[in-house]
Amino acid sequence: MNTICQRLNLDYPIIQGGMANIADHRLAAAVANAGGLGVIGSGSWDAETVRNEIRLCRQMTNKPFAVNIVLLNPHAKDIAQVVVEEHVFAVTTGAGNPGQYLPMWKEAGIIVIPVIASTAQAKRLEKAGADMVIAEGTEAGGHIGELTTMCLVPQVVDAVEIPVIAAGGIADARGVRAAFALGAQGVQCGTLFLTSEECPIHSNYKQMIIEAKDIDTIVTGRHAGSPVRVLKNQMARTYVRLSEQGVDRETLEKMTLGSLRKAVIDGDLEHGSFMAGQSAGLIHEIRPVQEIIASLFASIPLDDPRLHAR
Ligand code: TUI
Repeated sequence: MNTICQRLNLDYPIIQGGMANIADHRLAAAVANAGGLGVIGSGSWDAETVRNEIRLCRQMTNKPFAVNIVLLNPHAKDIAQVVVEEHVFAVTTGAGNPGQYLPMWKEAGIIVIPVIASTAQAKRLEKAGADMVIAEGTEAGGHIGELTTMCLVPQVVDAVEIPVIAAGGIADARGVRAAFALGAQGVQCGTLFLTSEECPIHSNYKQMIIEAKDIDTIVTGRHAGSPVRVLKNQMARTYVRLSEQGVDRETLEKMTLGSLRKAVIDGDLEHGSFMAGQSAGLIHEIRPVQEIIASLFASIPLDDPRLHAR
């Protein structure tokens, strides 16, 4: 059986992206019930909100699920404690180094899966006790690194012994096969799940992704050292201008999270920040999570050891 499926008790080697302020217990439970690793994306929430989401998720599924922690969140330290108290099965992390929390999570028996954007980060976290890493290319939505999935994944596979999961740009079976050919043991998809029936975002957000073409995403915040990929709109252009004028990183991050709410809740096409990856151009319909996952793996012989080059 595929290593990821074995270690994470899954039917399919797929992890749902921990999409900030989007992936609540409803999406996480739907992915878990469909045989993937569902993830509660704690984004900019506080610790008690996360605790409540974990409990709500347990009411919707008996399957294991994870919590994603954005390390830029000022509440990250408290959330790191809550996942221990609530005996969460696994944690994924993003936008920073989770090294300081690893001893505490390992002690609690939590499976730790950091998202990394370079081989140096992967090696450091393997040494610190991470169980696997998600190597995320710059094709992804939201906060991103520099390297492409095509270049990052095989280099991370060569740099570490722990299983590697590929992310960034994967939204159909071709992407899954490519990830396996690069040596990954599984995939993480975010943008694809944004267009699931169960994803609790405004219908305008889903529609924007369905209509997006290959060139319809843009990276904001590069100047401020906090690159974030979003769908092109008025807000994105304003952000890029402010960033070029040298507005500080903290202000820009606050602005992004505030406008993310405008996208997610209000569906505000002009002022919202619609985080999405380059794979938006590959997605053409809204489908139930179960159908999305089954179609990704329908043509792939998961039990064939030759599938994963290493
Ligand atoms: O984390 C993500 N994607 C995100 S987090 C997020 S919430 C947010 N909103 C506005 C501004 C900032 C965050 C939206 N999307 N993906 C995982 C990811 N992590 N991609 C790249 C990284 C990364 C980058 C640098 C991980 C580690 C790192 O440095 C670690 C170190 O060694 O310091």
